[in-house]
Formats: sequence, structure tokens, C-alpha cells
Amino acid sequence: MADTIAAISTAPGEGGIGIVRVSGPESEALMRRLMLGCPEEIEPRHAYTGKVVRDNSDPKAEIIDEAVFLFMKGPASYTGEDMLEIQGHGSNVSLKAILSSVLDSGLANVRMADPGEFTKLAFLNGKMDLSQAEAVIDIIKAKTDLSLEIAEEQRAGRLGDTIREIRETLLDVLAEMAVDIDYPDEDYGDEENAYSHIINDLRWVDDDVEKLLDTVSIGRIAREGVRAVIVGKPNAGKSSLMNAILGEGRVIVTDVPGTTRDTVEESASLGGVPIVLIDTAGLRESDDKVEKIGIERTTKAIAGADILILVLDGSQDLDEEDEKVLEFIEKMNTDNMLVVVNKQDLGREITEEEVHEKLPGVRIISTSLVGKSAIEAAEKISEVIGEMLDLGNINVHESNIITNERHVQMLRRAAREIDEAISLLKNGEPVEVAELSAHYAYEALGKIIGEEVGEEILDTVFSKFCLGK
Ligand SMILES: Nc1nc2c(ncn2[C@@H]2O[C@H](COP(=O)(O)OP(=O)(O)OP(=O)(O)O)[C@@H](O)[C@H]2O)c(=O)[nH]1
Ligand SMILES: [Mg+2]
Repeated sequence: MADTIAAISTAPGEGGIGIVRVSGPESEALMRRLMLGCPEEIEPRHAYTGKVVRDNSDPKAEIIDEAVFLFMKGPASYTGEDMLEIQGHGSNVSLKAILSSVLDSGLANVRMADPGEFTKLAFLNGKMDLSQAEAVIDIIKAKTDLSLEIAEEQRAGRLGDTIREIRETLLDVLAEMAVDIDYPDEDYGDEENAYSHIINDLRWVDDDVEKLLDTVSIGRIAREGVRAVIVGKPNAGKSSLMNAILGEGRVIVTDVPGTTRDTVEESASLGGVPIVLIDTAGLRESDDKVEKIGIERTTKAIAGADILILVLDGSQDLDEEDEKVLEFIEKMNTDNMLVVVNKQDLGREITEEEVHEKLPGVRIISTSLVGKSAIEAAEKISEVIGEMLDLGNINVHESNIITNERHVQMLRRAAREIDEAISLLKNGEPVEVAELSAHYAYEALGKIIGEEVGEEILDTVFSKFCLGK
């Protein structure tokens, strides 16, 4: 007999409600055993309220909790098996008592569930493909509106559908190749290559795969956030800018140059998109040991930046220190750069022309980051960053966005193999060899939706889940 698994599915801690979830052939028997006064006939998907006891047949059994019992008959359940949910009060003590009553019931093969095992069963029982199962983890772990929306599209099966379509096309090409192997066509008329039609079809597939790969950087932003690094000479107002965007006094601000000595990272949400703001130690020559290390870290942060925000003290002319900073960043792409000319309230010495001389075409904002004007400045900066990221053009509901590293690997492998097949055919190699590459591409795509995946991949995927999901 198959195992019956159980776990507490709600997060630990105090909560209004807490749920013990059971899946497997003993689900119904467990309801009969644990629910005081369980009805003779249990109607699936019907909510029964009742007292929870360790063992119904014991007349002196202590009452553990009062709960809602929900029995779901397989295959119409999340896992595809019979399932039972016991929805009690969200107390660790009572939930543990309910769970141990399930586990110690003496019924056959009842055991604690592994992390992600409910969803793994759903996958194994054909309730969802692997990309959908992975989206379930992404939903649970989503930190921003954007990552949630992407995960929800994937859970609904959008990516899986696209992958199946691409594989179908590829399967047709494989069939064409097989025909050519069996009946080689020596006379190819006007076509420059006997396999032109196959090469063309493979290019279509390649395009589709590349289209998915093009979304990887947006996917990474959705998952990890945009790294925006704030740089500038000491005292320019970098920490003031960080605080203004965060809307709190997170970083120490003083009029002492060299106040920030280490990089400070803080996450925020920009119109639903995660952004990691990184305040840095002002860049300058320094003999101070701590400040020197801070400056090294600034250099490292710059290297890993998606967006660079250069803060200038606009109330003074560009000086040597500014020049030093500019040297640091002059090789960077100005498309990903924003210059904030700060301290406008103290006068305006730096002109846009001057900045553009150093950094052609760069976006410039003038600000004052003290007092009330800081709020306005932060709004303006957020808006421009949004434009820089082209956030308006991310349409989660119209296209797939690849967020999962395993999917990226498989798509890259598929693209490589298709390219290989194309160049083999172009070089006049035997179709058999190219067919093998195309076949590997087909397999790699299949792994995204969980076809032909081994235990090892499944273990890695599901070990990322929490207990009870
Ligand atoms: N008048 C005026 N003062 C500002 C403005 N922005 C920042 N300041 C002041 O300038 C000083 C330095 O600000 P910080 O934000 O600490 O500067 P920083 O670039 O982080 O400096 P370091 O950490 O030393 O590199 C503080 O006294 C701020 O209050 C502004 O727009 N106008
Ligand atoms: Mg600072």
C-alpha cells in the first residue's frame, strides 16, 4: 500500500488558523479516527466541524482542538490522491498534537511528509508539469508584485504550454529528418542545400527558444531586484538620497566627509519591481585604513551594478574629487547611469552641459535632498529609474518571463544543440548526426516541463520547498 503523508502546512508561530494536511490512502480512515462524532458517510469537499481527539474509539480521549475537517477524494485533489485537511487553531501546540495523532495512529504506512512532497505527488500524478510545480515555490517565496505575477502565470501553465508548442514543432522537424535519412533526396533542384527546408524549420525553433532566453535579465530583476549603486565624492549627499528613497533614516547622514565607510544595502519596491539600493563610501584618496577598505568595496559594488547613480554636490564646481569619481565610472555605459546634481538649495554651479561633456547623453536630475524637497526628489529619481528599466514594457500577461535558473540552463542547452544541428547540416554532414543534436534539444526542453527527468533533478527541485507544500 502507498504511503500516507502528513505535515503542518501553515507557517510556524501563532495564527488564527493552522492546517494539518494529509495525503494518501489512509486519509479517510484518519478522519474517522480523529473526528469525534464523525458521520457514517463522509461527503468529499464538505466542511465538517468537529472536535479533534487522538482516537475516537477511546471514550476517555482528551479533546485536542475543535477543527474543520475537509476530505477530498482522489483524483480530484491537489496531489491526485485522497486528502484530508484538518483546519484547527493556529497554535503550534495543538497543531503538533494533531500531527502526532495522525502519525501515531497505527494505520498502515503513515509518515511525515518530506519538504515539497505534496507538490511532488501532484507532479508525479500528472496534476501539473514540473514548471508549474516550480512556480508553486516561486509563489510562496515571491517578494514583490512582479515576481508574484510572473509565478502565477507560470503556475497556470503558460510556460509549459509554450514549451510543448516548441517541442511539437521540433518533433515535426525530427520527423522530416528521419524521412531524409530513410530516403535521401539527391536532387534538390534550385535549393543551395539539400537540407534548406530543415535548416529553415530549425531556425524557427531557435527563434522561439531565443525569445524565451531574451527575458532572462528581466526574470533576474524580478527575482533578485535591480542593483542600484549610489556613488560620488564624500559629502555629496549619497546617504541622504538613499534615505529619501527608502523614506526613513536608514543610513547615518552628517556633514563630516567620509561618514559612510562601508557599503549599505537595502531593498525597496519600485512600482512593484524589487530594487536593491546600495549606498557606498565616498570615493577619494585616503590613508584611513577603514575608509580604504570601504572604497575597495565601493569599487566592487560598481562592478556589480545594474544602475549607477552618481551624486554631485551641485552647489560647488566640479573639483578634483569629482574628477576622480568620474575616472572610476567613465568606461561604464551611460544608458545605465543617472546623475543627480544635488544641493540645489545652496546654489547651482554645475551645469548640465558640463556633466554631458564628461558623460555624453547621461540622464540628469537636479535635486535638493534636505527637508521636504527630499520627498519630491525621491519620487523624481524613482520615476527616472523606472524609465531606465523600461518597466512599462514588461507585460507579464502577454509573454513568458524566465525566472528559474534550471529553465535557463535547459533553454541554453536546447539553443546550443539546435545551432549545432543547423551548422552540421550547412556543412553537409550526414543528417543522422544533426538529428542527434536536434534530439538532445528536444530532451532539454522536455526537462523544463519534467519529461524524462531523473530522481536527482526532482530531488533538487522539491528540496527547495517548505514542509507541508
Ligand atoms: N543644503 C543641503 N545639504 C545637503 C543636501 N543633501 C545632503 N546634504 C547635507 O550634506 C551632508 C552630507 O550628506 P550625506 O548624505 O551624509 O553625504 P554622503 O555623500 O553620504 O557622504 P559620505 O558618506 O561622507 O561619503 C549632510 O550634512 C547632509 O545633510 C542638499 O540637497 N542640500
Ligand atoms: Mg554617506
